[in-house]
Amino acid sequence: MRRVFASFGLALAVSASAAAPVTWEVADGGNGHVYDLIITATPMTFADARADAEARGGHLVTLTSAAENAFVFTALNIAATDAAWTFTLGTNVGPWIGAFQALGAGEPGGGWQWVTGETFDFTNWGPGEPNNNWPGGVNENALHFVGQQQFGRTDRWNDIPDSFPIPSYVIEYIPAPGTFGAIAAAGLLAGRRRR
Ligand SMILES: [Ca+2]
Ligand SMILES: [Ca+2]
Repeated sequence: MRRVFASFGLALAVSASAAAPVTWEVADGGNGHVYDLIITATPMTFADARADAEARGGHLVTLTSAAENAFVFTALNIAATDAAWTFTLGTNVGPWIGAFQALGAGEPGGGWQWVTGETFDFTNWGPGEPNNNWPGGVNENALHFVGQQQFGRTDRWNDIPDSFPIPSYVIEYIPAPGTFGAIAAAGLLAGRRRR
């Protein structure tokens, strides 16, 4: 347990929760997992965000159903959280999501996979995405929430280069029996410590 909290503290040096973590309650048709929107002091690549989430004891969020996608986007108030978004090439670029495309997979839709190895069957691509269409032929191989300028900030997905710096990501914790209280307490404590 000590190691968990030590790495949690380390992660906090570069990233912070935007608000309180939320639980997708089983009683509400959810999976009992805990989600949080993490704002990073310095925008992170996909690999850095993935490592930061793991250092916190979770993983980059995996959105394997329309219900989970909608719950996470709404409950974490992602659209209204200005610090979670950046803007480039006429596009609102929102938090990292935990999926990537295997090197050499067929473009633009082939080889997408969740960081957890869960089946990648539900998708929520934005209009015309995925398109692997970054200027200069740079490969778009990682997933994030997106909104074209005319659509605002949406819960749709886009493929973007994994090296693109994004100032936020969504983390998902799977509470082991008996540990939920510890995770929630750590999250609350971290939130207080920031203020
Ligand atoms: Ca999930
Ligand atoms: Ca794209």
